[in-house]
Amino acid sequence: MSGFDLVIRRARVATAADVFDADIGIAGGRIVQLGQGLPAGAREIDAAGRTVTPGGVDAHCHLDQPMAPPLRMADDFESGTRSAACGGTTTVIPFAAQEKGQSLLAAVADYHHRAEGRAHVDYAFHLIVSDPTPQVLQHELPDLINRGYTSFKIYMTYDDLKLDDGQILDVLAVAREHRAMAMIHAENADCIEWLTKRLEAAGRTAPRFHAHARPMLVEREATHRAIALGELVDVPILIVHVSGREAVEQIRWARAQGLKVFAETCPQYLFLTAADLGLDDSYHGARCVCSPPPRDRANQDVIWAGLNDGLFTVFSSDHAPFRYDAPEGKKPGGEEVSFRHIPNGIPGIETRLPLLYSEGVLAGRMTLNRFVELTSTNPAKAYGLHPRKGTIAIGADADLVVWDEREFVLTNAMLHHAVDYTPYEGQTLRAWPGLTLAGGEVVWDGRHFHPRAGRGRFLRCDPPSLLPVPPKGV
Ligand code: DUC
Ligand code: ZN
Ligand code: ZN
Repeated sequence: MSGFDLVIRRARVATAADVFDADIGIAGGRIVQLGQGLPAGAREIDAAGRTVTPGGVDAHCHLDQPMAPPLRMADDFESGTRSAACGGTTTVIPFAAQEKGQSLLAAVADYHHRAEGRAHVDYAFHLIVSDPTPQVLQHELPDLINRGYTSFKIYMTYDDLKLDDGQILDVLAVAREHRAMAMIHAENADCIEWLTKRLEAAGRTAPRFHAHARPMLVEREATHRAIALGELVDVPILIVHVSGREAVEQIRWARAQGLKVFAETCPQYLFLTAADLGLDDSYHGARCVCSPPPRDRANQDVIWAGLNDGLFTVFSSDHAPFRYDAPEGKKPGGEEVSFRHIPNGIPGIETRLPLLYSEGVLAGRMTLNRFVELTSTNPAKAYGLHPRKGTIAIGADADLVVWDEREFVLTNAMLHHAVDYTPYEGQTLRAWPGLTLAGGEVVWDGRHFHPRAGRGRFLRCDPPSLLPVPPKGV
């Protein structure tokens, strides 16, 4: 006996660096051998020359995050990770969010409770720091970082989450001292509030005005300020969900100064525009209300360029699941409300990889290696999960996607989230995962989901390998 639990034969293996033909030998949930003509395994799957990539790492998604009533996220750890797996994602990193007045430790304990025994794929947690009290800064945050929660998000907008500049500096100082990755949501809260009030006074409250209240300069200013705050503290930062040219220009400028500024973008900035929020005052556009808002075609091109030239490190979904036709979702309390009250966010945990594989790799806009790097390898490195996650290598977890390349029209009925729409309804795709393996187990076979809630384990993250290593003896 070879000792393999499973051999994937004749794979066209793609990593961030290489594409090569190999059989993949799997035992105990890990990749234990790569080579040609491997001995037989207890089970065999013939990939027949199809492309095999590492399972996706979705490093920015929101699952079962506590919300102020009546709002509630549609996806919890069960449905969210089911949807992730069926779209080829085998690791998710959602957010344990601190409410103002709450201890960060309590927020983490509550979030573990929500996840425990429910996940179909592995998961880690980012933290959201919304109340950086001395207790949080001196004790809770350092303690959590040391226990494997090595990244956290800082908001510059949203009343219930935002920090002022002094608070951001305090939190960044903790990131520097304890080697955590600081993710920043960069939009200027006061500008948004000022614009929102003026729009409301003029009766402009339809969903499409959400984009008018958050023009690119609001993102540009906050991005620049975040960069300056990171520079002052001398710590790398990662700007999340970058939407277009003006923020991109700030990040390019920062890099030219030699500053360590990483950036993330998301499918909505490649495949949606502000027109998807509505061309008239109908409410349908509430489906695509997210922040920052999608921009226009010229900005989509800027995002494509940044994905290809290294400006972006990570491509995430920012899955924020709210049902459209629901009082706990996009119609709070059952009403068609002013854009100010529409919950921000769109679903996308399942469509992230197929959209980029189809429109990037198969449409000739992106190399296969870069696709793997952006969707799996880099997020694993950025958040301390590499090389266990994010690559196809001996010793890595056997988290794999075998791609089916065929054209079809996407409908929400094909998806496995608990949301009643997809923003990408009717889009022609050229590929979908024909098989997803998580820890060597089939979770999705191209037609059927294979549930085993509790299969997914909690992952403690190492210090991110993209962060500088302190000199020896310090
Ligand atoms: N924007 C966020 O900042 N988070 C969730 C979803 C969104 O649109
Ligand atoms: Zn955000
Ligand atoms: Zn988000």
